[in-house]
Amino acid sequence: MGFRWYGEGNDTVTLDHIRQIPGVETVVWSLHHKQAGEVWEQAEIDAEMARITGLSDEARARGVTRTLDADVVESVNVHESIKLGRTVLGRSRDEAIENYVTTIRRLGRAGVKVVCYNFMPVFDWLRTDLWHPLPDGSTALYFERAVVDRMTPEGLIADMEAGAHGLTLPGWEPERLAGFAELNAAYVGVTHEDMYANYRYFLDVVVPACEEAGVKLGVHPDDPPFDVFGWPRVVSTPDDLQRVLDLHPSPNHGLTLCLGSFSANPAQAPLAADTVRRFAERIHFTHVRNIKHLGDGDFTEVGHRACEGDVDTVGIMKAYAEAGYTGYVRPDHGRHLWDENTTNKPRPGYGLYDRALGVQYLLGVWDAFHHSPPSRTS
Ligand code: DNO
Ligand code: MN
Repeated sequence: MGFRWYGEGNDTVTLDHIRQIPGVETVVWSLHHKQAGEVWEQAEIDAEMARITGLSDEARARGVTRTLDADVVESVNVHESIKLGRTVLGRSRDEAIENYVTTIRRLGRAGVKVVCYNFMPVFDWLRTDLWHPLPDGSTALYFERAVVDRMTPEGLIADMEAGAHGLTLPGWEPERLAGFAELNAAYVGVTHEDMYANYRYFLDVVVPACEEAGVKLGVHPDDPPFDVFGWPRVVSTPDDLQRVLDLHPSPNHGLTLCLGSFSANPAQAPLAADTVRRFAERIHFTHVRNIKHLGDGDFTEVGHRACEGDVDTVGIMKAYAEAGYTGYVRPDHGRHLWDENTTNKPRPGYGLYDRALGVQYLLGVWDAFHHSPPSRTS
């Protein structure tokens, strides 16, 4: 069981908080100051992993013995030149791929087991409201399809610059907005087929390096799982997942199956548990969370319990238990609860409380299906 952490001074959650959540063993981390395409330095990797896995003298003095591992990195982001198959933002794809390989080798040397990434054009996950009020006084990430459909990429950026809706996109800090016009132009005419060809080119170099380094790659599905702004998304449907896996068959090339993202298409939500069963052997890491569809393509994120929304989180955990799943799991986004918004405002979706509740729910379901009673001898 893992818990995502954005690093010291970059997250309202601390490693102590994480150690207080029963059942969490793995910190899911990244070097968040690194831009896509940049090499990660070995010393920075080692220092961050030491911080996560070590115990401070102060914690030791308090008698803390429980340690966390740093087995999973989310994410090492893929530079746009790789997705586009051409030089963009001043970097060639071959240089970006070479840097990716160097980073993977260094992570492997440091003991990292799984690297999560995504292959979405330009943006990572997309929501139209990051602090949507729910009737109980909590807030949650929210998606209104019509807002996205009528919004142009340029309009979106203008809104962000103006600070409208408090809308910020993950991975789109103000300094990166400058490159947006170039990217938007570069995607004109790029087809899904082009993206698959570029994806294969990337995997053909990176997967053999992962095999050597002992690192498993897990692609995170598109969130939401359909094209936005006319840019081609290629990791959306079950058939897409199959096609992506078939681009370069290897046990080191698999999925970070995010069932919340996958289920953001209402037609796919009922397929979640079946999709776990179908791809179980190639799932190295999974995000399990719930969303509720509101009609017209709108959805809100909700608590992790199955009956709160449209994602069968129980069926999903049962499918993992029955498949003998040995990969990593984490709750994904959570709502913002118990005055988090006003006291210690977290990163959107990454507060402490609802994710900690999610951990307990997922482990509860897992234990119910996976538990083997002590054998009796009479
Ligand atoms: C959404 C999140 C994503 C994920 C990245 C992985 O469901 O889990 O932001 O971290 O797409 O690269
Ligand atoms: Mn996810």
